Amino acid sequence: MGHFSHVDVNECEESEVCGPNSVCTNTVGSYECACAEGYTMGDDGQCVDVDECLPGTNCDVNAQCTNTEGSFECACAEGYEGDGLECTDIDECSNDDHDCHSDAVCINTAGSFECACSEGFEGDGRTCTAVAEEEELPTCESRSCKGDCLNYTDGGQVCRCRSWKKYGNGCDVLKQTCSTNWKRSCGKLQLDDGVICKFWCPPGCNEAGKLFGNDTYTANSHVCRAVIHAGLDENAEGGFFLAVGLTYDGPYEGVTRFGLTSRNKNRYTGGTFRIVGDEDIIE
Ligand SMILES: [Ca+2]
Ligand SMILES: [Ca+2]
Repeated sequence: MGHFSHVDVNECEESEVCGPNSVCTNTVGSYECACAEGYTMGDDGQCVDVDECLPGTNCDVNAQCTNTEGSFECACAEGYEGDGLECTDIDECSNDDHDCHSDAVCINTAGSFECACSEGFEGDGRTCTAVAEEEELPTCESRSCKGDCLNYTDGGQVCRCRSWKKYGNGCDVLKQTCSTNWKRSCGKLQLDDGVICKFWCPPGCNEAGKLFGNDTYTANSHVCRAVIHAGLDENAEGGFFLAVGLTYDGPYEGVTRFGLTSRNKNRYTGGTFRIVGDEDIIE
């Protein structure tokens, strides 16, 4: 006869009694198997990894979830801070952690921020430049035109004096004496303010030369080209013409007329002139 002592056997001490990824619990006369944390019982009775990254579980909606064997990892998305289980928006604007321009306002948004140029500035918010003030072309009104106001198709306006003895940008000044002698080239004609002069142009002055403005031309323009551009010598045949010296009241917008293109003149410190109709030369 043998002597049997009733001794429980700890089955859990035997290796792999429950299979991988499980926890073995010894009981009196038996044992129990349960899946380890992070594992669940699969259809085949084996413990398989739980995918904690299924939507709406574990990680914050603003976090990146990475499933791992037996566990998972959460990392807050860019623009958010926290442990991944809970993520809150970073306020880049109050943290001063933004690259908005000094002339821009920072607007915090969920996960990011926006930059908007302040009033009076334009750009993408990262770069803002002052809005250039519109320089308006002079109008008959701004020139206080005392003559006939003509509208050009390009939008310009000119004050055309009714008599060549009247001049000035608004036709409000009477003629003074001419101090300039005949001119016999296509070049420039420097006239003092208020001086009206007769000059001569050779044929073919449409070929080359500088030209700034329209109707009123800056003194660095070639006067005979201005004659053509102003419509008084359409075929560049040359002849005698009149011009009056004026003060700059620009900006002047360059336009193309009679085959000649004049250029803009936004700033000019010298004088200007206008061509007077040649029909007025005969006294
Ligand atoms: Ca897992
Ligand atoms: Ca933010």
